[in-house]
Amino acid sequence: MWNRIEGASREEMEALQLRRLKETATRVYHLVPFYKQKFDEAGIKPQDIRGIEDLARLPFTTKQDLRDHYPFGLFTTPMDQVVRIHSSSGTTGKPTVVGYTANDMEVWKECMARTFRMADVGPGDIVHNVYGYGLFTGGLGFHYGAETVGAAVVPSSGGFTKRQLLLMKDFGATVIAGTPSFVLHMAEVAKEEGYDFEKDFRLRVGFFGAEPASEGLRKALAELWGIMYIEAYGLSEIIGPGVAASCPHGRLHIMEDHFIPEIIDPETQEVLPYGEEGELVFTTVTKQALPIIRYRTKDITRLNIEPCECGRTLISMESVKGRSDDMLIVNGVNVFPSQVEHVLTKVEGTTPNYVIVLDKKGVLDKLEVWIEVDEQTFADGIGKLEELKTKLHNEMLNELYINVKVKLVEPKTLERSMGKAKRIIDRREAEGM
Ligand code: DLL
Repeated sequence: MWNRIEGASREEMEALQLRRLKETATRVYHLVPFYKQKFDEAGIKPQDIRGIEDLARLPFTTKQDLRDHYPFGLFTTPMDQVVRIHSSSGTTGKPTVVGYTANDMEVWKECMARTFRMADVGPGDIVHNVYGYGLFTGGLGFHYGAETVGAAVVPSSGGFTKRQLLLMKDFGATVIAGTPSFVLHMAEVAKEEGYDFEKDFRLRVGFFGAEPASEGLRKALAELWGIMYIEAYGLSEIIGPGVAASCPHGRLHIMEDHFIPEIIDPETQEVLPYGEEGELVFTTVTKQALPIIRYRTKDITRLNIEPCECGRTLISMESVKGRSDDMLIVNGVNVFPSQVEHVLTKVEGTTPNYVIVLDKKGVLDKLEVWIEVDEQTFADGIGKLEELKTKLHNEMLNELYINVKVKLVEPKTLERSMGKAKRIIDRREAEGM
């Protein structure tokens, strides 16, 4: 553990959260007209917050609210106190802009230090960081965290896969940090280039996040590289990576002394009890430049408050299957891309490289999955490929309850992403117009 608070009693944690929540609510109410108006509309004042349960009475904040106040309209500090600005591009509309004071940077570093300590990363470790450096929070978030725990960080950023492998070997990297899809791609290239995973690399642990990864993909990454898989979860609006990290027992602990989580029903907006699935909502209680009240993440998960064998009492969340806006509705059935991936990783002969293509045929949706087969299966020829296609079709029907058209493609033909993978091509709306 990095901080004693990670193992605090529930009473101590809630008392701390309540004190910090009151401070944050007071801060935003007096400094940001948007929040004053929202609080007034909800009929609540900061001084009405008496217990942690009063959080549920506060108004929500959405990505749209951040966009409407682009770029710095929700900041509560003058710009001369802001020392860092990040931004996430998104596919539509204006980017979302986030800012940090010097103190916010300390909070971020602390959360990232806790993340690295999940696998005892410290002095002597060499962290090869392939998260993108730049406006994306992944690169610099992991960078500062690695320095905080005293490890040596290689700020490699994404791309240039062959050079990455060379540096990882020559520098003796013990830790890798990156998106699951890019680190999988690195393994493919390493195989192609004839590296011997055992002799050439010293990696012992990987920190993976920024996108969902199925159980099968996690196992594949852990086995290919011979590493322990640690999950990192976070979002720029809250701080970046460092919102939650998984412990050696596989529980994804939330840094709830800084970010209070809730689960709501996305339709009714009611708070749901622990254990129930719904949309994750966060309230930051220590951030200064951009505190945020009840931010709707769109991530679907559930919370678990049971004590953990690792000694942390921090509440944990289940790995996110996907975002509610990534969820596909195919002829009325809900499908997450990660469920498709889960099937792929169970069936031998395929790779976790896939794209989901949606089309409309008359009134019906048609879902096609393009899947790369592995070299061996490809070499085995047409009979084997037909057999594999039928098997995949049946497995998908079993697990997802929908008829999926399977298209097998040659190894290494689908586009690789340097950061977050693009898994969906939805052509339904375009055709309907
Ligand atoms: O992805 C921050 C990050 C960087 C997290 C590096 C972990 C590692 P954004 O670009 O703002 O921030 O995207 C946030 O990514 O709402 C989730 O939908 C998704 N996401 C992040 N971590 C995970 C994860 C960074 N472990 C959005 N599993 C979030 C599934 C994740 N989805």
